[in-house]
Amino acid sequence: MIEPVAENLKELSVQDTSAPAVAKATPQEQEKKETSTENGPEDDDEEDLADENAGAAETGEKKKKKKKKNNKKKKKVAGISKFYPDGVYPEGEWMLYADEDNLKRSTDEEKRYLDRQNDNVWNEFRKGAEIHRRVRRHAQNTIKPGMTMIEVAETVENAVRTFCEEEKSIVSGMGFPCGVSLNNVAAHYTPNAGDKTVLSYDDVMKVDFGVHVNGHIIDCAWTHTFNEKYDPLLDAVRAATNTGIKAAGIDVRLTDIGEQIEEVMESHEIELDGKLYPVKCIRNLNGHNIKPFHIHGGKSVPIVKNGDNTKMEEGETFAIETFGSTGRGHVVGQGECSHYAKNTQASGPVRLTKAKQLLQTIDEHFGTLPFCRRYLDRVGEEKYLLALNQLVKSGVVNEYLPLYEVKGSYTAQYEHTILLHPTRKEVVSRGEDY
Ligand SMILES: [Co+2]
Repeated sequence: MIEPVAENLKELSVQDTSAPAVAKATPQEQEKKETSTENGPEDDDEEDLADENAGAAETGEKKKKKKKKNNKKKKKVAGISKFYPDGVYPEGEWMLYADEDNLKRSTDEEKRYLDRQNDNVWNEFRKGAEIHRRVRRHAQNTIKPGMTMIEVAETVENAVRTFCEEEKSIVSGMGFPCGVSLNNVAAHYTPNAGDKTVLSYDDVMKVDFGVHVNGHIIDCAWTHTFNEKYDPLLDAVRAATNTGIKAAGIDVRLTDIGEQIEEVMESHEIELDGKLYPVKCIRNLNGHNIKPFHIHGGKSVPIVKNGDNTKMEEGETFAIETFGSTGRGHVVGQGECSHYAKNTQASGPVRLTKAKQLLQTIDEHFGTLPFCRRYLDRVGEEKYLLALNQLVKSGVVNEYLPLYEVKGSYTAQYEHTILLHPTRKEVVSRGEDY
């Protein structure tokens, strides 16, 4: 998810940082949830356990069944804990802080001690990041032109849920809806039920999805294309995001990060069908800090120099994301809405019974995490649009419209989540792909 700069776009509420209390799944609960799905992620490391258990005493009928299953080449899919039985998840990419003062931090014993106090939190971020990496590898191998956008989004979502091994989405699962915004739509598009849009070879798709573990959200995105002609645009945005990651650090001013991002992004250009376009930063989109169960924690990381002297602080978590465009460098919210989240600041009167009941469902399944209409469908809500609009009207729920650049333009995005440890920074969502 991204942080649109307020204009006529509503911003996520951020004052209430109290995380809803959630029950942790016991290891036994997690273990038993190993599932086999057709849409889930395939992993070559994973053996079909049924084969190993094959014994001589089996009946002929059982064997026949097994053979049939094997012929379908359906692989057993496991949750992430199966790959990390000790519960310790891999660290991300470590980077030293840039300036000299910060360099000293890496050897400071007190800072190291301080950092260890948060080991459980860091481990939950790392678990989410490992799930993100595996899901996106699966998605990158699976997504093809001709799929419907619903199939594309579900490829990601089903894989996240399988890896998370958790039935209660509030405990662990999607951190926010899987965005699959196309071409001049920069963000906040995911299909609603009945959407017939089909992915095509010439599309530029931003795949932006979150994984959360006990409210610790990994926010990470890439741009998916099939036609290589867009590579210069993707290269520009990838470089800009990496510049932002390098620049980030304790006591660093947000405007300075934006300035460095802007300089790198706008040094690029792209030729498309015989016409040359400068790559522009989408000025009214920002990175942001992340708090437990709150995707937007109140600070915005600009992608242009904007004069905001607010500093990053020790222990904070940030989503560093940048958007490049062949258009005007500006987006507006419009069209049919799919993304929503509870507004934790306002709680207007909710009169309709149906709206009250819908709010209960939202509290139970998402809390303050963003959700989309399809997620309401899958937990059994029906004919809720009037009630949902009522909640939006009364200010209890915010809607996040798709963010459009000008018609005919192309937009790209790359995003990582970084942890500002007292000692060093960790690009926790870094993978071999980006
Ligand atoms: Co984000």
